[in-house]
Amino acid sequence: MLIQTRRDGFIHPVASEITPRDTYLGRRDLLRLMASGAASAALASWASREALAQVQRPGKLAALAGGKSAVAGAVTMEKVTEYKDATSYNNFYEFGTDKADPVKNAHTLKTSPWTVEVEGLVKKPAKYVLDDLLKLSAQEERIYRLRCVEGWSMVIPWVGYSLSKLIEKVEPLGNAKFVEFVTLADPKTMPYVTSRVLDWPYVEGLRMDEATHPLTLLAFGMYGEVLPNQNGAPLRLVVPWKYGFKSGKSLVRIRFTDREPKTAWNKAAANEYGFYSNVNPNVDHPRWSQATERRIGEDGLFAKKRKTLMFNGYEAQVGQLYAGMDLKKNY
Ligand SMILES: Nc1nc2c(c(=O)[nH]1)N[C@H]1C(S)=C(S)[C@@H](COP(=O)(O)O)O[C@H]1N2
Ligand SMILES: [Mo]
Repeated sequence: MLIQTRRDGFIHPVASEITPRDTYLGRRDLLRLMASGAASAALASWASREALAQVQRPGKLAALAGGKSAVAGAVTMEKVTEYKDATSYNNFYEFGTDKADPVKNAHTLKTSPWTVEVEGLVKKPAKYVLDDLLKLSAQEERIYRLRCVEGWSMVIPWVGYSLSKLIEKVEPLGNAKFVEFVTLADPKTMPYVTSRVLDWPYVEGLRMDEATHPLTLLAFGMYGEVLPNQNGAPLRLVVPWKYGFKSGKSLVRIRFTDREPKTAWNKAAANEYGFYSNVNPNVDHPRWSQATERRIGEDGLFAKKRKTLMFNGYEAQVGQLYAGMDLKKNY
C-alpha cells in the first residue's frame, strides 16, 4: 500500500513508501551492486530482514482439521511462497510503514485474551472469545494468492473457514447490505497508531454477497500454524480476489450495516483506493499500472514479472458478483 499524507492541502507521497530496493533486487544483484557502493542502505535493510526471518514460529494451530479445502478455486497448484518471505515482508501499518517493520515490531501485540464483537443489523449480535470463534466451524487449508496494489504477490497456505459460517450464525437482517471490519487500534501495543498516516482504527468493508462468498476466508493460521503477529494474529480476513488491503488484520469488530462502510484507504486517498478494490489488470492505479506483478521470492533484478489476472485468477468463482457493473467506475 502506498500512503499519502496531507499537509498544507497538498498530497505528498511518503518517502518510505517508495519501494525499497531489497524488494526488487535479488540477493546476488545486491552483492554485485554493493561492490559499487550503491546498495549499502538496501543491504542493511535486507540483512535485518534475513536475520529476523529466522522468525520464531508461533506453533501448531490446535483447531486445524488438516484437510485441504473443498471450496471451488480455493487451492492453487502454484509454488507456495517461502515462510520466511511471507512473514518478513508485510504491510501492517500499525507497526510501521516499511515492509520490514511488522516482523520487527509486532511482537508487542497481545493476542490473548481476544474478543470479536459481531453487531449491527443482525438478529443475534454476539461477543465471541477467540476460542469459541476457532471452534465455530472446521478449519481447512486454502492456498490463495494475495496480491498487493503495490504490484507484488505471494501464494500462502492459509488456515481458517469461510466467513459465511460466522455470518449464518448471527443471522443478518434483510436490510444488512454491507459488512464493516474494524481492526485493533491499541496505542500501547501498536507504535504507529499514534501517527497520522491513517485514520485509525484500520477499517475495511465488503458488500454482503462478497462477505458471504465461500472464498472469503476468516483466517486463524498459515502454513499449518497460528498466524504470526505480523500477518494479522489472532484472526484476519483473506479476500483473494481483492487487493491485499481488503484483508484486514487483527479483527476486533464485525458490523452489519445498510451503508457502504468508510474504509481506511478510501478515506486516505479516495481517487486511488475505491471501495471495491478488485484485482483488475485493466484499471491502473492513478500512479502506476496494475497489469503485472512481482512474485515475492522471485525478485531478482532480471526476474520476469507475471501478468496479473482478472480478479487475481478467481474470475470463474466471483466474476458474476460484478456482472453489469462498470469496473472502471467501481474500482
Ligand atoms: N489492520 C491492518 N490490516 C491490513 C493492513 C494494515 O496496514 N493494517 N495492510 C493491508 C495490506 S495493504 C496488505 S497487502 C495485506 C498484507 O498482508 P500480509 O502482510 O500478511 O502479506 O494486509 C492488509 N491488512
Ligand atoms: Mo497492500
